[in-house]
Amino acid sequence: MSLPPTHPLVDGRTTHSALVTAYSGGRPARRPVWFMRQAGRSLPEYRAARAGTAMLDACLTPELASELTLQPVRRHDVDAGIFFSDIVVPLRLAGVDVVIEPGVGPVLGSAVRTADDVARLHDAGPLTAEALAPITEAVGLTVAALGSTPLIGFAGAPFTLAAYLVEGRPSRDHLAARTLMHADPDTWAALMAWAADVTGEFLRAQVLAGASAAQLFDSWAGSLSLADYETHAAPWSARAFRHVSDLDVRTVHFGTGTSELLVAMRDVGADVVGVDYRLPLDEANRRLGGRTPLQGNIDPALLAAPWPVLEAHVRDVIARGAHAPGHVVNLGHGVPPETDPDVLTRVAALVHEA
Ligand code: 1CP
Repeated sequence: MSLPPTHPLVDGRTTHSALVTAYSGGRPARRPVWFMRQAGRSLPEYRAARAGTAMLDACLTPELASELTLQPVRRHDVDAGIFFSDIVVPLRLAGVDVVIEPGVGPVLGSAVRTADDVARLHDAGPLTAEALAPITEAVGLTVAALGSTPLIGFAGAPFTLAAYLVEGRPSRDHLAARTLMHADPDTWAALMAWAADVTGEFLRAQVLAGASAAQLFDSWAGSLSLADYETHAAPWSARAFRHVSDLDVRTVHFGTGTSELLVAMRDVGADVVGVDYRLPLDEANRRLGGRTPLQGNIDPALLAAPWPVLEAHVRDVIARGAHAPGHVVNLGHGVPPETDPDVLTRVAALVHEA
């Protein structure tokens, strides 16, 4: 299947945008930048718009999700919007009892641990177009408002979703998930296959509705050894990416603590690798054989440092990123909620003029 004729990558609105050019390994005239978690609590307009609405309800209200996506684009002059949603939204759409507790994160009504638990997930079947309608509608509204600025669609990788499903809530070391993959590999495989398809359908719906790039977040993959990643996570991340592999759209793969996993994460089907703040981009480029565009990797901690310190760091990230065949400047992880939004605006301007 190909993208519809009205898609921004097809009708030309975003085809030669700075973001898509850099993701394709080119050097656009304007160096592109956006910030992971650029929507959210650091913005007063976000806090005002979200007041009184639960997080997942906001994600499933198309006008609100669209507005929250657009806010940081208007404010910071960044080169992309990232769809306002969450990695657990497809779980909710599939009928899983999950809420996002303020200050905590995703919390499930009951953890998924046994073969019976996983079988019940499979009973719900694939996501229907009807279930995905709030996503399709929100993306459509957003893309119409963004014009020539690309929208990035995203989803959670199966391992990171499983880290929540098996534990039932956020955890530090994702022990329950890492135990299950070894203690009961068949149940693990069935769970990961389900998660890959649900998250892949969620990603595909965003791309078909107008997203110009697709990012898979495997935020917690860094808790795995390379061997466990390759055996127990990578095959299902590849399966998630296959849901968009027939569509001509660039794919990005990001995780934290993944310095040892970068090549494996590229090889599951990503065009671009997102690098966290722990590894300099020139070294990431070397590990990836100099043939993969990179995204990253300003240390979020430095957003709160004095401007000269932050400026020197941003310039260093830009210089090291120049080694890669394409570079989209970003943070090495999400915007901390206490961040002064004016600092983000200033970083975006610096990236554009440097
Ligand atoms: O602007 C944007 O980036 C868009 C919005 C976005 C994205 C890309 C949200 C909204 N969530 C995500 C992805 C996401 N969600 C990830 C991957 C990216 C990352 O590592 O940061 C993960 C791990 C989650 C799970 C999640 N959802 C957490 C982390 C919990 C943990 O284990 O530590 C949290 C706190 C949430 C809630 C959430 N998601 C998004 C927002 C704005 C919020 C805060 C909710 C609120 O303000 O009430």
